[in-house]
Amino acid sequence: MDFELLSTDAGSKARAGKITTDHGVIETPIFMPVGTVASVKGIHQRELKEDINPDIILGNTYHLYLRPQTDILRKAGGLHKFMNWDRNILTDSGGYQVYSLSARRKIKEEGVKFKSHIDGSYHTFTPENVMEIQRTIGADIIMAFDECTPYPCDYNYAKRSMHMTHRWLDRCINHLEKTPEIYDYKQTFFPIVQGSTYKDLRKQSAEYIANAGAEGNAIGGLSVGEPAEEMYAMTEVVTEILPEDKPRYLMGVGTPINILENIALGIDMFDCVMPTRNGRNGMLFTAHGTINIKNKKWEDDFSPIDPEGVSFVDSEYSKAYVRHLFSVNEMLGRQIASIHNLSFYLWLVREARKHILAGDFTPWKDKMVKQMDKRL
Ligand code: PRF
Repeated sequence: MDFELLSTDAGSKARAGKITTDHGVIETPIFMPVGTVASVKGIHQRELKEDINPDIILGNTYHLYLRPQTDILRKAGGLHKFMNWDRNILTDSGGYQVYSLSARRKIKEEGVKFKSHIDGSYHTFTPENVMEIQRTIGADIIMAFDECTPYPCDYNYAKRSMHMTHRWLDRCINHLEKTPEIYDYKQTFFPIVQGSTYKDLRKQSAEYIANAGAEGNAIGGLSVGEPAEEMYAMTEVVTEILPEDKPRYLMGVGTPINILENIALGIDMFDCVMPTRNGRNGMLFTAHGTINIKNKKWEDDFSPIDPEGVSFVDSEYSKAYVRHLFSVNEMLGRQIASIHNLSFYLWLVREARKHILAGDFTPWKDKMVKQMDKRL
């Protein structure tokens, strides 16, 4: 993998860059649509490739390991071939999904024993087998196995957990050194900073992760319920330490405002289920605030869903029509909302990139944050 830093904003730490892998170029900052179970929910490949057009999407080790399972992915020749996606893929390690299971898992030094949300069967993830599984899935960027601590988290727990995540990182790296790629392209490994909401722990973790010398680095354990200001404070501590010449990925973030604020703090990559999940619930993100399309006030509003939107759905369908689709529970409504939201998120990070390159990111960001902080 190659990362080229093209420009750094004058008034903030925002950066524009270019990642190149064997599956092509990723222009940063980037938002990665989430395709948990080998599908970006409800979106056809043609809409994804031609309309939303992301350079990279995300898959989840936990879900793909349970279904369709690794032997099927191996037989398919990897996830790219299985889902017919020839651009970049990143897989998350399962550290977060296992954490979300809360009552159904047991964390130990060796790894995490968990109960499948599908059939209740028991499984164990260790740093070693998670690397093995990610080799078989075959994403271009694969993630370390970590523990994502909850919020709030007591200091001693956060500290012990962070050290365990660091020991797991060493085990991931050891294992990867012994097991080469199984397909004919390279995979890149990203370690993950933890440390909850404690500045000293975040600093220590960022130093440990930077020392691992990986080609890119990630920040986990944020956007788990803490106030946005605390998230930004942690991002700031960590981006001060992570190397400038490598991409930085903030995992599971977030709202359009969170994304712009974290770009300003030096983050290059984001993913979040919000555009698709909230879209399926009728929430539409726009440059002028969020719309709850199920609201009665749209009942006879025949204007386009987003007159400034860049996606074909924005001018093709009216608010009243999409509201109707939601009220009769038509899947088309959820699809339209998902396409709109993903197109909006991708538009937002592309605009951010343009403004970083043009040198006026900060005033643009401040204006957008104010504008988007509204319920329409
Ligand atoms: N770890 C991993 N994946 C994640 C997170 C994490 O901490 C988060 C936290 N917001 C999202 N996805 N492995």
